[in-house]
Amino acid sequence: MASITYPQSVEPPATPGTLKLVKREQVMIGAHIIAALIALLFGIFMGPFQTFHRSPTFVQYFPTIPVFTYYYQAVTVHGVMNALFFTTFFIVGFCYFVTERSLQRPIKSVPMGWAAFASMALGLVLMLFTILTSPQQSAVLYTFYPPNIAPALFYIGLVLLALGSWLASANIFLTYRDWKREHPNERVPLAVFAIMVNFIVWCIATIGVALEIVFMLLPASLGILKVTDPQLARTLFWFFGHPLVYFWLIPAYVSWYTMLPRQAGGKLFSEPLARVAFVMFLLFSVPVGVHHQFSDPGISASSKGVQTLLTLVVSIPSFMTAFNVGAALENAARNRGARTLFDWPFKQKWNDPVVAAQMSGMLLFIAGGFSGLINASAQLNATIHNTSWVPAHFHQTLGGAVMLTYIGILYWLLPAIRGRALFSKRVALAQVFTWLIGMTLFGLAMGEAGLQGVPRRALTSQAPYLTPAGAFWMDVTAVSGVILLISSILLFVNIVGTLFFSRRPTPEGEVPIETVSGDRSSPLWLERWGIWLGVIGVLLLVAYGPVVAEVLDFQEGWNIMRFMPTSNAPMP
Ligand code: HAS
Ligand code: CU
Repeated sequence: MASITYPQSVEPPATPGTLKLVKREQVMIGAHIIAALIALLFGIFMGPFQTFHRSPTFVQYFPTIPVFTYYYQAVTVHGVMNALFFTTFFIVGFCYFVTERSLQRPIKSVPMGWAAFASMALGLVLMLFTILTSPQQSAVLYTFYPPNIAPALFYIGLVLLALGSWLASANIFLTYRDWKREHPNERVPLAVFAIMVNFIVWCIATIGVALEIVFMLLPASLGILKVTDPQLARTLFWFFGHPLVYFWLIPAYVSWYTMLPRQAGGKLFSEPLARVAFVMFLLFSVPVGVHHQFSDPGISASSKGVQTLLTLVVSIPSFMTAFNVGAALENAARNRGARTLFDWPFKQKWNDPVVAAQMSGMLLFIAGGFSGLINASAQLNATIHNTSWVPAHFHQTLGGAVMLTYIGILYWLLPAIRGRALFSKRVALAQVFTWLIGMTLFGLAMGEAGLQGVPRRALTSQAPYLTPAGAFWMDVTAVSGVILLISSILLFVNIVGTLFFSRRPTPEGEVPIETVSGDRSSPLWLERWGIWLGVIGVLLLVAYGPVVAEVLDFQEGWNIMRFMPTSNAPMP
């Protein structure tokens, strides 16, 4: 490997293989993880309170939270803090760390890294301030559909988050470019390959929501525009909203593919297969956002058909992952003495919170992934859209697979940042299993309720139209809420304990990050990103060309003209 000279001003990462972080890493990665945890603190505890408030029987037994009495305010805090801010801070911090350690060089520009952080942090502060101080107006949920319009600061908070994440993306791209110049004939380690995919997807996807915010929502909020176009806004939002879910998932896959096999005591089945899976995510994550709009009237059946097909294609890399990572886990179990066909799931390190968290996430993902396939069929979607089935789906994917994997990562990364051992392994294990049980029950109950027609995003405890079966399943979600509340408390006990009370030093372990690619067989042109951008362009034309043509009305004048005060689509 070529020797690397670090700029004088930047401390290089510590020797690969050790968990010790150099001061700069400790401060920078630490700042991102702490900011993520602050967002999570606000977001996570709103969840159980929503289950209590949606349950007809239990609502009377649970207190309202002093500041968060307005139901939609609590749902907004829950979605915005957990799904947008916690995830983005965590992903950026984690991906910086993996990129630095994997490529054995600091990120391209530390000042740019801090500028990105400052932008996102200011976004977080503005967002929290706005939601807390204007509960009614800012309760537009994490999808912020017009004609609901929030105070301008809400959108400015989002813009700052996006700006920061773009700077972070640029930093990662430039770090990769420098590495590639020094290693033109080498395959980049798999983790960084996946991280590149993730940030490319992110940069393309955020264009949609940026257009929506800058040209539609923010001007409407400032009173510059008097009317709006919900259909166009939804289309721009979901252009972003679907790839967003893979932006959350891919860092979890980085851990499953490149860290978990070693943590579990096995070996990945096939690295080339993993690279192909990530290329598929790159190509098919973006052109499928319309599967969130199967019930929207302004989009033709044929466009919906194309999007169903493409959505089914984007599930294939997850099936490939199940096979590849599943085989790695089987290999780990065989190394630990598993002999029969079905004993390998039991011969895993279920007593290691880092491993147990990720495997529990996988178990939830089996249910979450399959419910996604049901959503993806335009016909079946009609039975579940806007019912509680949808939150069931995304609490098993995002709240299950992704969240548990991030928690698994946190259980080694936080001690590494702090330089102290995890406060309590037993508390961590209890946390993981209560989360697994709680989310399984939540998914079951919300899913069943959805099939009974119980709506999502509604204060169902007050709804006279609830059927007895629907009411029963809403009560069951409150039970799952109690379990998840316990799990959330345990999580923060360990976080606070590790940060402030743990006295033992971080155990001398290895960082689970590979510094070279073990792959000699996948073609180098998989890293020719220009090719993939071209293919994405073509796919977007096929998938979104007709949709955009439909959304922009060429006969009556572009729908965008409805911004004019003469429009017949006024805002309330
Ligand atoms: Fe989704 C709605 C379709 C995956 C998140 N999704 C949502 C929303 C969110 C979300 C947040 O087509 C709601 C948005 C809103 O507020 O309105 N989704 C899919 C499909 C997939 C999928 C086809 N979703 C995800 C992931 C998410 C996520 C991942 C977050 C991280 N989703 C939809 C559709 C809608 C939707 C429609 C709109 C619904 C509507 O009407 O509003 C697929 O990518 C899923 C593929 C996954 C699999 C599972 C593979 C299993 C694995 C585990 C392996 C296990 C092993 C066992 C090896 C096929 C990899 C290990 C053994 C041990 C012993 C541990
Ligand atoms: Cu989607």
